[in-house]
Amino acid sequence: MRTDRTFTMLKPDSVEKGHIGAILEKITASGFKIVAMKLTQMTTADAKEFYAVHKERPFYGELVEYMTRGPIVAAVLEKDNAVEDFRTLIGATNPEEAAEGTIRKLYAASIGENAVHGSDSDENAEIESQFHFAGREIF
Ligand code: YYY
Ligand code: MG
Repeated sequence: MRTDRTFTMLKPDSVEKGHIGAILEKITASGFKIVAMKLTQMTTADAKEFYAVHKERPFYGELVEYMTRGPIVAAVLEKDNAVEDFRTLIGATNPEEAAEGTIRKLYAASIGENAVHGSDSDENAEIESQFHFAGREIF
């Protein structure tokens, strides 16, 4: 299991608001190398599966609606200690609790529409990368 890669999505609100460039600039300026990337849109079945761990939570339906309403940018990122360092860069799930300068503090509107995803473990980074990309699309 490699510890130098993580998976991210710039969520539909980031794409709608024209924040793709600014967020990618912040990611690469923070030392992450993009090793896979595409603009794509999740189907309802995709979002339900991707977030299945949350299926009993009260926000699950809204989360699936939000994540499927428009295109996202999916990417695999490489850096030493990628998962933990990327979680630090994006900030807390709730932007009101996110540290100054984090991506969610800068770009997220609310806990429900929080601009960006970051994997929470090396194992999930691998699973989520394979969910969105074929092996030949990851460099
Ligand atoms: O990993 P992270 O995205 O920071 O949070 P999770 O606890 O995994 O929740 C996934 C996703 O669900 C979150 O990014 C927004 C949404 N959500 C919500 O709408 N309301 C909550 N109370 C918790 C999470
Ligand atoms: Mg999570």
